[in-house]
Amino acid sequence: MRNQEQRGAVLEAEKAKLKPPPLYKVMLLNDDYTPMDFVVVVLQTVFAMSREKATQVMLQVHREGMGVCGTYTREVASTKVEQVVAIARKHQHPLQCTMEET
Ligand code: TYC
Repeated sequence: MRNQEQRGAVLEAEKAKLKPPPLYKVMLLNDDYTPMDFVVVVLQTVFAMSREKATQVMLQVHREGMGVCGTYTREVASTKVEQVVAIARKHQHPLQCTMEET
């Protein structure tokens, strides 16, 4: 038989298990140098967007300064930010990508 303390611990563990994880928006920032075609390919590759969707998001970033590429759990969001920055630096483009809790 469980005592009061044990029941409390079980309830707490169950509550922790049921709580959805925090989500993070991954955002792309505009700059004056990264080619538009390159940004479209990055969005298709890292965020699995169609060419049409990637073009829409790229143009939104270009016109408004920033755009959301997707919303993910922390580890997935952070991996995507790293992938974008790595591919951009490899091609010597200043493209910036960040994440923010929703
Ligand atoms: N502004 C860039 C250009 O005119 C294109 C661009 C779009 C750059 C989106 C970055 O996240 C970006 N070549």
